[in-house]
Amino acid sequence: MKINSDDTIVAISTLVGEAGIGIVRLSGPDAIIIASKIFKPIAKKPVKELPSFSVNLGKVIDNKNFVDEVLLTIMKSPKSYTREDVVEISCHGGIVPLRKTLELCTKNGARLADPGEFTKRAYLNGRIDLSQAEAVCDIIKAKTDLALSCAVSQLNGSLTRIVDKQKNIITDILAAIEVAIDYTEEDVPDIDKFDIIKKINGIEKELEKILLTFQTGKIFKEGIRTAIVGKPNVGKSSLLNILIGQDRAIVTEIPGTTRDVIEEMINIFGIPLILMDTAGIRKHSYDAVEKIGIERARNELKNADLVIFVLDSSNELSAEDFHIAELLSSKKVILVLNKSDLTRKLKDISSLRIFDSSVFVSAKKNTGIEELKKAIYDLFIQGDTNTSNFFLTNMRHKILIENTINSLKNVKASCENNISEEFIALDLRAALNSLGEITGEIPTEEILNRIFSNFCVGK
Ligand SMILES: Nc1nc2c(ncn2[C@@H]2O[C@H](COP(=O)(O)OP(=O)(O)OP(=O)(O)O)[C@@H](O)[C@H]2O)c(=O)[nH]1
Ligand SMILES: [Mg+2]
Repeated sequence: MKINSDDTIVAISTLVGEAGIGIVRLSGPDAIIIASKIFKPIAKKPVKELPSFSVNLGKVIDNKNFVDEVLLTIMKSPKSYTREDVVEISCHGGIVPLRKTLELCTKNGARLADPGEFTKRAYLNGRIDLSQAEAVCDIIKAKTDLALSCAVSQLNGSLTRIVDKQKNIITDILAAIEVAIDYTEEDVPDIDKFDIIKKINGIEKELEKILLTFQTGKIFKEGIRTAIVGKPNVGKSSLLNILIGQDRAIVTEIPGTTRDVIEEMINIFGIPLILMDTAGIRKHSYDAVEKIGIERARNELKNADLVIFVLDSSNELSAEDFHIAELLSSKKVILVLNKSDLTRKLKDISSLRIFDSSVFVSAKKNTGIEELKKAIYDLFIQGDTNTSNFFLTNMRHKILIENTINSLKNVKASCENNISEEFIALDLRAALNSLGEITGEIPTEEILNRIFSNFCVGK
């Protein structure tokens, strides 16, 4: 794989719309030459002579036509985001000045950057490893403070340090085994297999501990997909509206009001909750549109991490409630007993099924909502989140750690069964490779393409 790029890339690195400023970013060997062709500094100094880390006022010029007044920042290789020469042109944040400046860069030899290509170069040029590059994407996409702090800690090398520590221990074991393999039959030095097993147990314990953080880490990052379900008219849309603090979904006293799935995100105690209000589910509907809505509600149910099952506490249980309860097997379910401002008629809900928790709520009078949020939080987050300082958030990393543990289990089995050292070495190397893939030691085009295609253009 080619490491040092010989072409120069360019992209608009900020959101294109109407904003105070917008930035066109160049990176590569010709970044400064290209900038010198389109930028005239007020200071009348040649662009090539502008010092690194300087911000320079001037004009972007197209054949003597004044395009925009801008600030140009130069960051010379290797002290830049990509370790290449980087030039950032801060234009006024309108579509036209940004597009024109971008076009001028491409006319003068730059190539439009692929998604994530600046960060990919930072990785390929050794400024950050692959887990840190992935963290950059997570920082941009973070929806809550907790998601951000996980991503920032990963960018800071928290995962890299964990991986490196375990890799060093494995490398030492492998070195001892390889020495033994190199010896002739007669004078093979003794390998202490008990000691190897002990060390491997230690690594496994550490890695298992990391794996345990994944469930919470994934929730911090991606949030909890939550479907609000129940029979028609129980107050699902009212509940959505009160939770998001907006009149988003239509509420009427007519059963079967909601047809489409309405999706909104809220933040509960630092966790993103992706809420879906769905059509009231009933077994028999004669309305074609409502039928489609019910089908959609059932689909959302299947994909949800959490179901909020709403009952009308001012009415007795009906066959519809039992029908819906049957659809909820194998799901985490919180029961919401809505309309608690009215006289309670609902009895013996235990005949429905056992729920993870239940909360009395009035979506109309806004009572019980904090209790509901607390119940959701407690169901998903076990223990104090502040005492652990690392959370695994990435499925790719999780799979690679699992692969490492599997290889280590093979090593132990070989030791216990006195299998030849060559096999032990093979599994130790497999464990090292899996850990190495986390930080991208041996990158493959396929993995890189998969990772960087998730980035936005300009990062
Ligand atoms: N008294 C009382 N009425 C409520 C409460 N929540 C909702 N309602 C009323 O119940 C009726 C139905 O509310 P919706 O939120 O539309 O119910 P839904 O479950 O979304 O209904 P569908 O979309 O038809 O399935 C409306 O008249 C609401 O004003 C509550 O907590 N107390
Ligand atoms: Mg509704």
